[in-house]
Amino acid sequence: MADATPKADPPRGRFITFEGGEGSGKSTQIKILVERLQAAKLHAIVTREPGGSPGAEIIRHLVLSGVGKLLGADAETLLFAAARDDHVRTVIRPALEQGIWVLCDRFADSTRAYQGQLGNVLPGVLNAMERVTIGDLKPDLTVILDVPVEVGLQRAAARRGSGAPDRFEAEDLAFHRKLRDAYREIAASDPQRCVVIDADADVNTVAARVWTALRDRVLTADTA
Ligand code: Z5A
Repeated sequence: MADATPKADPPRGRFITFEGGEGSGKSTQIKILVERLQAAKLHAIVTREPGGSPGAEIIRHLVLSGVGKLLGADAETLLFAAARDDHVRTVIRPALEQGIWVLCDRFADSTRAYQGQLGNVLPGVLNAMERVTIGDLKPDLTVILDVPVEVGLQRAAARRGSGAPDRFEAEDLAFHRKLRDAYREIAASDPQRCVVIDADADVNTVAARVWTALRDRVLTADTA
């Protein structure tokens, strides 16, 4: 006889976001972390912003080409918001609902830092955009990779080789210093969610620091 007991929904997946300035090592660390989670038999995916869904990747192309800058900070914020709306609706929420862990390279804190602190877009505008695009979706953990600006820019330049810097890489040192401060402020304003990791160390040392933060703040809570 068929079992008529209703199936329980799978536990919601965990949502982990990575933030930081240029060359802070987000992509490198996400790759290491997803492999570690998969080795622990957890279903985890990697995604990124801007982008992460077909519609949002089109907007990514526009924004990084510098078109957004020409339109002004408010309009550029709307482009990031449109990309996030598609990404959250079509990729992030469905994955979390199926119990899949989502590791996301940049999320709403990037808008707070780049468009808010550096672009002077008003908090009321950012709040309204967040209500529409992310609603009650909050990362379980936000890892902020912190490196001296010169180190991050050197890493980004070495990786780029002779290619041209994108719209944000092309900003001056003062911009990148303000960005680092903006992330520290975000972390201080939400210490429950955010952890700042000293990322001025070799890749494996940083990966160990990220793992410790995840273990202490997310995995321990899951098994408590
Ligand atoms: N943006 C925004 O303004 N508003 C928003 O709402 C959102 C984004 C969502 C997206 O750029 C841009 O959009 C971003 C903010 C803005 N600004 N910029 N530029 P992106 O996605 O093209 O790039 P990114 O997010 O800034 O990441 P990145 O600069 O490519 O770097 P990363 O992912 O943090 O680093 P990585 O690729 O892992 O490492 C960089 C290089 O350093 C690479 O060669 C590594 O091998 C090396 N590396 C990494 N770790 C180490 C260590 N520990 N030691 C030595 N070398 C290392």
